[in-house]
Amino acid sequence: MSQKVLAFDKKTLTGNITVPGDKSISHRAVMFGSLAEGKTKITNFLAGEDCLSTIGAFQAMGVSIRREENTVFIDSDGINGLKEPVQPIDLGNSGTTARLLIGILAGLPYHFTLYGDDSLSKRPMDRIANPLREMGAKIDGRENGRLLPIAVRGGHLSPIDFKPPVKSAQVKSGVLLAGLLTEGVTTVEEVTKTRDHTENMLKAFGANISVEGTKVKITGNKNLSGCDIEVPGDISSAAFFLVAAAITEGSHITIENVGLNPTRTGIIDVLKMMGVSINVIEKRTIGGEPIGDITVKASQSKAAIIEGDIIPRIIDEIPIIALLATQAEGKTIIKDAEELRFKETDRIESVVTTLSKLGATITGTKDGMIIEGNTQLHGGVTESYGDHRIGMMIAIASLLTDDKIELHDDECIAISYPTFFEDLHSLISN
Ligand code: SPQ
Repeated sequence: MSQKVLAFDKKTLTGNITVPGDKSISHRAVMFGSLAEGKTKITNFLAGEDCLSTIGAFQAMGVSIRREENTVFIDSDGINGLKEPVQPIDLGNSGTTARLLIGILAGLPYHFTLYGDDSLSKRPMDRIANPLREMGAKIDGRENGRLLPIAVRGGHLSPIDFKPPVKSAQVKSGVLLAGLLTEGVTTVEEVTKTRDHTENMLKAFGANISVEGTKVKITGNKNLSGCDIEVPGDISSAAFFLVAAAITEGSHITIENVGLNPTRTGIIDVLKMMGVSINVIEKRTIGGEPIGDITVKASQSKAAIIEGDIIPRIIDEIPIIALLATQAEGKTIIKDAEELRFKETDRIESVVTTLSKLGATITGTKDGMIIEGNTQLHGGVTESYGDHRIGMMIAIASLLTDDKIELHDDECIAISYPTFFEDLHSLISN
């Protein structure tokens, strides 16, 4: 396990950067390109470990996928060309690969075994397995079919009308993908809209899918056709530098070509709500996804109550928002975020433990946290617990401390942001 000593002489961020491609969109582009007949070219693909797990899964099913740095070329015979893999498929750390893939495999007439690393092996799969079982899929795994390793015997499915009990884009997407391989109309109706990249991109690949408010309808057994996908910059990666610039004196940065899908821009709303000086210029739409440039200046932020429908729009940004809250004026309360307990770590526990170690006054609640502001953080020994977003939060926290922070297990940052430290260094060296 590697470790890093975080001690920066200069702590002001200036200049312009782009961040790597969006993780959610990169996964989906590989999956749908593999299901589609013909050629698909993906540019600005995120070559992070999670998305490489998705490539590996489809290569194991015989799809021709070639990567040249951040461009991926797929040449597929479509759904009927997929083959039964000889070996179990390794999903690494990736929850998105697991939940979406199980949905696809449920509709294929083969047997599959899926496994992942220690973190993924603890994350619940019943949330996707249960609706698929209702459609007729045979899925079994550890703890009564709830945990990886999981075996799927796919085949003929029947459509369902599904109302997910959890707010999860992965569950919605997994059921829609099973619906794509099922004759008839499958619907998924959410209480609160979660990220909709599956709906947008399936449309681009030619699926028969329609969206009305929070209800999505897919008519199955329609062949997909390969297409070109340009992946926007990942707003969840950008979020670390948006907060870094907001909390460090004299900073002023612009992050270019960031995805601005409204189901993902909650971080911009939260920064505005907390009084951060932020400006967004929307530039163009690529593959049904808006992108633009975001400028942030160092600001004295103020506390907020963050709850309700915004939570799915900031779910992956809550660790870095918690760090911002330690610097805001007043007490920030985050509620309705119990889903944090089912991520790469229990992110309520890992955020509270880590920020407490660094001197924050923060308390975990059953569905969120309460954070006192205006706190001087100090150095110490920390660990990511194998969670990339906790690792990056710690690296940004070190911009606020006079003494060094030791970060153990920093390599997991490559799961979603392999060039994180290069980009951080480029912003502080200007
Ligand atoms: O893929 P994974 O490991 O689940 O990744 C995370 C992350 O922090 O990168 C969550 F841990 O993002 C999820 C996100 O939280 C990616 C995702 C997607 O691409 O559909 C949806 C969200 O998860 P969920 O459970 O709300 O569907």
